Amino acid sequence: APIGVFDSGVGGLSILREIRTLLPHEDLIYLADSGHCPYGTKPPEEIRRRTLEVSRVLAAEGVKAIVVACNAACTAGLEAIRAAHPGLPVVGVEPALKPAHGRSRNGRIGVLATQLTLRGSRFSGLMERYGDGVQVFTQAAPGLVELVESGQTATSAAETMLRSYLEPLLEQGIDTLVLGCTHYPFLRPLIQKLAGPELLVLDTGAAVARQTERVLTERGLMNEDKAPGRDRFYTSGDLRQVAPVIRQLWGDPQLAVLQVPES
Ligand code: DGN
Repeated sequence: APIGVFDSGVGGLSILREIRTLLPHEDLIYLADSGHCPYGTKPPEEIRRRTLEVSRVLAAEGVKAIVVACNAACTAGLEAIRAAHPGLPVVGVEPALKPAHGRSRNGRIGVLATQLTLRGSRFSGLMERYGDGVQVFTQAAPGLVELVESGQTATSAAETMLRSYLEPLLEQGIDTLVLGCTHYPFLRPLIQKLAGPELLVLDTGAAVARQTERVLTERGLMNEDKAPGRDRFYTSGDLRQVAPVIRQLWGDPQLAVLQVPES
């Protein structure tokens, strides 16, 4: 059975990439809920409903685990998904505050995320655990998700917007930047160009892939077959708009992208 991975749109591909690398023999299904993107500016109740709906679609596809590759979705609905699928392991994501706490040299950490993630109790819980002895500067970044959704990871519009969000953080003297939204790793080259190579930029993709492996191993769900795993891509958005962006970010011009099945 495949592992199901979803996000409000294409951002979770940054997580999928790490899972594909770590677990080459697993079949993967990716669902980009682009028809309802962005999540980060919607009321939590609406996101919760949406994430339950998407999880139902993945469960109907017969997945053996669900990875919620979206910080906003985890903030709003991770527990609801777990409650709705008691037999299914559900792996979430969180901003990489823990590694940032361990790795920052000057104790000044910036966090870039969507409004919803920064306001949620998941993030305040992380701050309680890993905010001691460091200073954490948060910056909500509306608009960055839409840039990535439209494939703009290196345009001058992207550069201008990103600069406006990075400058206040850099002025605080941060040496570590946490990318608290799964869309942002696609902007990493631009971030390093604007901030310089010394800035330590952290995301959670690799940690989420390891957690997925751990959960599958514990439950005896790892695929024993050593054939290369297959990838399947769905979107709830307009195929003509979304498919080219998925192909661009995944780096495969031939990739097949399907409309999300009705549940
Ligand atoms: N990739 C989502 C996240 O990690 O929060 C983006 C949320 C959104 O859709 N704004």
